[in-house]
Amino acid sequence: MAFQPVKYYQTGTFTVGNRLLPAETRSVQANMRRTNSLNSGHRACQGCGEALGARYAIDAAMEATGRQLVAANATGCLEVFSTPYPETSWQIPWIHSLFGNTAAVATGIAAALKAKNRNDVRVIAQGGDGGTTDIGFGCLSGMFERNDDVLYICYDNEAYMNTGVQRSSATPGAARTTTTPAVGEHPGNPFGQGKNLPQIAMAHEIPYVATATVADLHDLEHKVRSAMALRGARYIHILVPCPLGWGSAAHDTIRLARLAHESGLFPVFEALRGEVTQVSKIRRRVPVEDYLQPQRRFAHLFGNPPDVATIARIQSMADRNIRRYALLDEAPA
Ligand SMILES: Cc1ncc(C[n+]2csc(CCOP(=O)(O)OP(=O)(O)O)c2C)c(N)n1
Ligand code: SF4
Repeated sequence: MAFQPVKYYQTGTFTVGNRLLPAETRSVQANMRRTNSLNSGHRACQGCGEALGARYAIDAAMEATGRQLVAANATGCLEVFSTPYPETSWQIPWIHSLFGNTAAVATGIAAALKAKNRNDVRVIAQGGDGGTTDIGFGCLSGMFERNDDVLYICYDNEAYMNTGVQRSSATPGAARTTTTPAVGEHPGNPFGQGKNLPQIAMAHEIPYVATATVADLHDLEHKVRSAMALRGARYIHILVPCPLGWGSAAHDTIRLARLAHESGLFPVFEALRGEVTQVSKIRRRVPVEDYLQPQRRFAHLFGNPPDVATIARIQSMADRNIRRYALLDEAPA
């Protein structure tokens, strides 16, 4: 009988995957002594990808820095649901900046620490896609250009969720938001260039840029650890599905993050000084419909008849990503 090696992929989960791994390679979340940096009691919606992503990322950063970490947080869901004054769910020194200046605030903290010779304390800035790609973009580009010693994490839920699901420059084409309603000849968000922040960060040739999703916990933790092992400006862009804004089921958050990667719509990679050094290959390629259909923000594409032209346009964007990042094994590098 032919021998067929068994591939075991599910090493990111809390349960069986972690137990099959040697103790030193288990996830930070599997460790009972993890910091729980974003503690229970916050007010995120059920199934919020942003809450999940932030806890994974900051717990991993806490472990990597021996718990010597300060975070600056832009206005947005993550700040609002975690810190309704005078309460907070954060278990780390944490400061709420303005909506648009969190990169500048983090830069100031890093400069103050440097002046005090506190090389042991590390700094993170974090915010949503609106705070990052739109209003905070100038401060962030300056932080990159000066190579300030800060890790910036963008939790990308593809719209301004905190204020009621308005479009951002990270909202995908055709998505329905409150400012891009599903009416007219071309319903939903118009197709344009948008802003590809990971690529823009890479153009600054900063030491480290990576993308990740909440579907692959080990990968996300590895990227935070890699970023904290370096100095200078670093950027991680995490796709975090939002059940409220995307019109998806709370229990589909992880599945949608995985489908975003497996369809090619959200390439997962790592780049050092502007060069892509690693990509997460697609294991089981899926058509974009598998990703779009469970989300009510794309429901107008699946009427009777379905909007095949727009779906084909989205598929061609996924195909382009697959070619561009060589996401399939057989694709040319
Ligand atoms: C200068 C300024 N303009 C507008 C606002 C209102 N505001 C607060 S949070 C927010 C949207 C946040 O969106 P995003 O950064 O994508 O984060 P999310 O809530 O989606 O996580 C807006 C418009 C503000 N606080 N300050
Ligand atoms: S609106 Fe979206 S991002 Fe905000 S708390 Fe709810 S699920 Fe999370």
